[in-house]
Amino acid sequence: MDNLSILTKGVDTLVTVVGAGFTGLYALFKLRDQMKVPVRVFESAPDVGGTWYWNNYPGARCDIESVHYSYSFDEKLQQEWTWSEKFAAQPEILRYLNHVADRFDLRKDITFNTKVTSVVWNEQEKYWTVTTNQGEVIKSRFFISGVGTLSVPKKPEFPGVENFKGPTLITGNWPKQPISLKGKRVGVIGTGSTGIQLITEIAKEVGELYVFQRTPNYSTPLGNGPTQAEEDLENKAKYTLIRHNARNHFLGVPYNEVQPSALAVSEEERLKVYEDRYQRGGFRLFIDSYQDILFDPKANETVSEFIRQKIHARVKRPEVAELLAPRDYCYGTKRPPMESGYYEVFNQDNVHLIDVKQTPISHIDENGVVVGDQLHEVDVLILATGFDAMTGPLFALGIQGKNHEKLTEKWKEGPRTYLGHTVSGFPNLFLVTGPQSPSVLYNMPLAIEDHVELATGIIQHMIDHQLLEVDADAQAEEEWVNHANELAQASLLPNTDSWYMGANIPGKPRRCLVYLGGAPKYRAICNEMIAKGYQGFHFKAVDPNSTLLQQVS
Ligand code: NA7
Repeated sequence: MDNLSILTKGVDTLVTVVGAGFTGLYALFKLRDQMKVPVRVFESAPDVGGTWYWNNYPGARCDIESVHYSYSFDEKLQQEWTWSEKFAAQPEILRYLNHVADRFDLRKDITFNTKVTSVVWNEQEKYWTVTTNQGEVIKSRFFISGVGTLSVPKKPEFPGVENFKGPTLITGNWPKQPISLKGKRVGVIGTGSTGIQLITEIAKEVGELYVFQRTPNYSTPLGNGPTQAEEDLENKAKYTLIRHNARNHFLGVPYNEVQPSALAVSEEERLKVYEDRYQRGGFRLFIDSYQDILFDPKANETVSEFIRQKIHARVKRPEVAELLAPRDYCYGTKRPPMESGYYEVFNQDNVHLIDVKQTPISHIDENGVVVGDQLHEVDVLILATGFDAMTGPLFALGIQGKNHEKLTEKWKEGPRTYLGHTVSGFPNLFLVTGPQSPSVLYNMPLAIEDHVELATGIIQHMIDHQLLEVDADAQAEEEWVNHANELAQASLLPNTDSWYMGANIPGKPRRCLVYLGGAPKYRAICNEMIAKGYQGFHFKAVDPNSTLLQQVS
């Protein structure tokens, strides 16, 4: 009997993957077509796309250049696909993912409209029992989570929201049927990346727009535009180099102009750099200006003030500009949103900015949003209030590891992982872009490719060596948690309430959810771990006396 048959003996499939977004599609291709192993993929939506399926609100768009925010695993794929804009909008990204699904004939092996409801480890037989809401129960040797990081919308926390008589729309679960906002009175709660994109788009057609802002954001220009044919050809000619440079950059983009310290140069020089990055757009100001802006409050203040002044220059009414300009936290400690004309929206007479920090939203009634004792009447209410990031989607899977320990229980004080990819006591389980990995601070498709390859590399190693179980060492996990937390503590992130810190969800432990060492350092650590024979992992071989081996020998 061959090695694969040993690992698949007594189970329905070797690997179960949940999600058919960037992760699920690549994992399926890798496992089915390259490794030739049995795999099942479950997806709750009726089609592929994951995050890009659900977030089809007006204005949804990627804010990393699409030439970078795309798969790199297949040279032909990256050569044949041409993005129409520098930063693709959601419909085009969804078309791209559909193209990938068709091109590699992936759809036929994905079970759609099916939610995984529990994932329970069988210690005796060393497999996961995966149960779905369609009543399917399968035994799977391995489980790969591709549920995404921002896929469980935050629950509405406004009393009376159910009494509102008009439609209440949630950006992270936007209706699939077209919905017209033309001429209507629309209320938007939330001014993060999503709210900023949405507000800018719908301000073009709504009658009156009421923006309920709790915390202003440091939003800077996206710098979008149509793809230039010449640049596209140039990029495609050197795609290998572009990917190499992207992989060796903290954020996964091939920028290379970052300088060490904002405080080591004259004000004139600093402002020149900020202006240049601001005009060129995207994440350049954040990640390609000065290295110390995320670590040194004084350095950070120079860029924070630069952005505040930009806001004041663009918004005509000074009191509105002042409300839109953040003062009480550092730039970059909340995820910096990108904008394309957001601030100018507030120069429109039909757009009203309502500060709900001083006076919070007290409740929602059938006619609209009540702030203090003032009712703002609206026809449509839009909640752009964010996500239960990173841990929320994993908790929704109902994962139980060794000794029936629930993941929710193990992580009740915050996530504990080894490399942001595995969890001690939860064998044969791989979290793609899990908490304490670079994930959302890295270019997602590349982060996903790295993690799928890490997981499938371990699985291949186990097939080759007839190993049935892999579990992260508790001490290795402890060290990783400490390392990730130390890096976070050395940054300015912990001082700000953000979803990076879990601070956007009432009651969620305040822990940094991302690895702040950067993708290159992270990859070097993973490579060293592999070179040292999967250091930090315990493997269990097939027991020579087990019935399993007797059955297969
Ligand atoms: P975010 O960035 O978490 O933004 C959510 C927004 O909703 C933010 O402005 C919040 O204000 C606001 N919010 C949330 N709850 C409330 C209540 N109760 N009252 C008033 N305002 C509230 O989510 P996004 O969807 O915009 O972006 C998530 C990520 O998706 C983004 O970072 C990109 O990576 C893609 P707060 O700041 O908490 O005061």
